[in-house]
Amino acid sequence: MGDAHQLFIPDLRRHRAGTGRFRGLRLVHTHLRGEGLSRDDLTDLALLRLDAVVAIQAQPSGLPGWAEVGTLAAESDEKLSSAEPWQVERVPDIHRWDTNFLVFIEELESRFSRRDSTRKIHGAEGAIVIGVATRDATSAQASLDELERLAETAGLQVMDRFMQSRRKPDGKYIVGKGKLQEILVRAMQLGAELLIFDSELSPSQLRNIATDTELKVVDRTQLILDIFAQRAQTREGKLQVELAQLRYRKPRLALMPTAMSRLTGGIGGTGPGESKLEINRRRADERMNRLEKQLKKLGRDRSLRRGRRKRVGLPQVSLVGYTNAGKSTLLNRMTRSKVDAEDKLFATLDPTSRRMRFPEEREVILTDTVGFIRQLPKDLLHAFRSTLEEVVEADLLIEVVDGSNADIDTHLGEVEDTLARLGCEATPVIRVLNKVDAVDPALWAGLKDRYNGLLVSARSGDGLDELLVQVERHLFRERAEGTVGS
Ligand SMILES: Nc1nc2c(ncn2[C@@H]2O[C@H](COP(=O)(O)OP(=O)(O)OP(=O)(O)O)[C@@H](O)[C@H]2O)c(=O)[nH]1
Ligand SMILES: [Mg+2]
Repeated sequence: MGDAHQLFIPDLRRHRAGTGRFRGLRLVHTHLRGEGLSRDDLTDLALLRLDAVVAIQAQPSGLPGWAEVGTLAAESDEKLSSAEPWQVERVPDIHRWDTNFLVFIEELESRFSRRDSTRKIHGAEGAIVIGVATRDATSAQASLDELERLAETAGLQVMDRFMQSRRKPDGKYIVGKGKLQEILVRAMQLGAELLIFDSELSPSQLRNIATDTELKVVDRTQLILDIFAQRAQTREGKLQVELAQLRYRKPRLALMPTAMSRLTGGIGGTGPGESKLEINRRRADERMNRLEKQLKKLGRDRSLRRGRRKRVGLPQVSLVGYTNAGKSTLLNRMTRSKVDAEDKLFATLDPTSRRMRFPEEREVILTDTVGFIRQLPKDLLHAFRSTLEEVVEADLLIEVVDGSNADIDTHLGEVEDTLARLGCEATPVIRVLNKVDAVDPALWAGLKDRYNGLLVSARSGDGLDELLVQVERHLFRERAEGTVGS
């Protein structure tokens, strides 16, 4: 129902037309001032997934004149991102419009779904990644690259990416409304089911976007939490992830009456406690309490074990660094073991310790642990506190940096921040710049000077002898000096 100025469109969400991409509804209305389809009309077309939006001219006589018919455009391969995601046809006289609309719309729908089967890798959920650049466009792009890799790590297929520059994120949708609509049409064209945002969405932003697009919506934090859920191996790891997920989702549960199942479902694969996440807030509190208690107990066991190891007198060395820097590969090299090292983000979640032997019968315990990442969710850091205590209590840290990565400064900053948040600024650190085999030797000297670290390659073994010498010097010389006076 409407008047000359506006039109009220009721909630159409229940009006879902089967498996088709469109809703099975056409919006037909008159325009009284002789204007054609407006931007608002076309926005409704996209956001409401209408079959068509039609504006009919009302002639002064009261009789209908021309009509404009807007429908969504199935993209053609030649022009991948056409400027406008819709097409508008002007019909001079509505009475003489002879298109069979049913045939037309069925053909259009099948063109939309044909895209699906050719584009999508079977089984993988299709996703679009979205970033907002408020200041530094380069680092926003790097962060979005990383989000893409995270999505792939989670087993998703990234079908497109969008970056919007704006002074500050939109309060309602993070990106502007026009951009959101463009993204939605693209999602429909590609058959993507999931939108992944590179920043944390507030509970209300999450709700707004999910309600208006009717797509699954995930932000960086949830994506990381879901990856952790997929990869957690040990009981402690699983409990920690479940706790972090509950903490993150609790404020969002209240806002999700209808869209709940979609929003709490996570991304495809079920992680620990996935079914339990559907519970209500009160039960969430109870569950969180219980998890905290269990984790506390496991933490106590862990610290007992650590105490025992301490009494044995072996120095502890921890590998820390950004995810994918090569920590596990380095541990394998240095201790001749075979822990999982993969070209994936967050290949390692649970700490692994190995003995490392030096000449002269000296030994240390070397521990590999979870990697850091920009915007590491604070709930996750909190939940992983007890495993990260391994790091905090080490006698020496080896900070592993991927020397071949262009984004090295961000990585370093993030690692320093995280170490500070864990309260281990006082622990001595040896910095190694790893993967030098992948760096042009002409740049080695500059790299070394600029970042003040040891050049190594965990892959080829280059530089590791020097690293061992330094570790030994740090651990045993200090010890030797400490005993001089006693
Ligand atoms: N070229 C090159 N690649 C390396 C080197 N060290 C590790 N890599 C590769 O980098 C990728 C990540 O290595 P990992 O050892 O799993 O890295 P990580 O720091 O343990 O990563 P997470 O556990 O995911 O935080 C793997 O594909 C390794 O093969 C190196 O010295 N040179
Ligand atoms: Mg690892």
